[in-house]
Amino acid sequence: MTWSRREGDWRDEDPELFAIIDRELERQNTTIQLIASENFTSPAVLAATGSVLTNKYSEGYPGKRYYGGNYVIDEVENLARERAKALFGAEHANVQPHAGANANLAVYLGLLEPGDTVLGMRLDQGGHLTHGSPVNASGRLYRFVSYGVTDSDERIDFDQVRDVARRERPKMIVAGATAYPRLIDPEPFRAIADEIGALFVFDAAHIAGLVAGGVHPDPVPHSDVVTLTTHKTLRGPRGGCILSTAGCAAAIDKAVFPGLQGGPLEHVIAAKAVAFREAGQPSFRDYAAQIVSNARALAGALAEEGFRLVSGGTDNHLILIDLRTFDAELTGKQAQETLDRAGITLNKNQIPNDPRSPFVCSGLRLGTAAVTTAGMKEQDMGAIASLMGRALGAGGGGGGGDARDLTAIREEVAVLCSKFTPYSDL
Ligand code: DSN
Repeated sequence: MTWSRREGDWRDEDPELFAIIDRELERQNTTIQLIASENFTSPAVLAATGSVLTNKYSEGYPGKRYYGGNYVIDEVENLARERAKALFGAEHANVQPHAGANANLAVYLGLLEPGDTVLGMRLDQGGHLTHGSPVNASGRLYRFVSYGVTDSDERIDFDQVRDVARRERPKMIVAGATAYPRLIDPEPFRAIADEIGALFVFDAAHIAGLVAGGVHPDPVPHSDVVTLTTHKTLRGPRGGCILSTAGCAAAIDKAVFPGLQGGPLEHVIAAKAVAFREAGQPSFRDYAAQIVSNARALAGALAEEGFRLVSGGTDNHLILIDLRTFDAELTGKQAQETLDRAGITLNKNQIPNDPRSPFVCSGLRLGTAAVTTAGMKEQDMGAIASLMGRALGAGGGGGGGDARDLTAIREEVAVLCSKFTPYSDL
């Protein structure tokens, strides 16, 4: 058999599946994407992800593979590694982690022994599952102790970080978050880690694109290891990456393979290389600055709609709404579902000290990376905030949303999106 690609023939092979993909394309083009961990990749990233590189097994690393025929693949992975190192100024890069969670687990596997103490940010304070949640392998295999945000300004409580570090003497301190709207300064973490002789790991999954674009400080010079995902603000394919000092390199590589993963996804690694190159272009600096500017504009407009924002605003791409002052009965779950019906996609999220369960939540998390890629600017953030205020106010207490109002809002969303279509000719 010889595979060929005539226009449209792969669709004819499987119309059922490709019709579903077409519907997802339409959803992405016609609704507002505010999930803080999502973005729209470039056609070049999509092409690399959909390339023949998916066919190749390449367990191991460039020059040291377990299968033959990897002389081309080695060039792909070396290019991705070199571009990642150059972009962030790192001594070593491992581009094989399939996801951010794998990247973090590989770091623990490579640099810790089971039972070692680690200090990380608690999930319900803005941290991540892999920062020691008891339902995650990190929390089951290692002894995590935690820090959070202050009650007063809802920013990282560095007194607490220092106190817990001095008391518990963790072998590793982890910074980084998935629901924290403020800049995370790596320097005080490094100073505390140095004081107690701990390793310092910075999880830059959410802000990698802001770092690459020069609007947030690069944690690499201050960290033993930096983990990141390539699909959030960095705007690449779904995947992970680990940057480290040369001293940690061998342990990290061994932990990723053979410690945790099998064959790397070289088609995705190629797409990571594309994204690293794109993020090194001058235009990406403008993009990163616009993400933050849009987030500030959206935060201001949401506050005018009556929403309380955790920490009062944002320094990055992300906003965390505490819904309780807008409507004491309205849960994050209800609000997410109502906004889904209005064509506004975001996720429910716990707020610091949330009285509700993680499945219900009192908050919403929003991000501006995707809408910024689609071309939206500050004035469009005002329109989004107004649509959200109307949608969540429409149903009164409980946020059920009056169906007629939501239909009207959904139509306005479609009109707005028609001006900002990420994939107009795919
Ligand atoms: N699921 C990602 C996020 O939304 O932040 C983190 O793993």
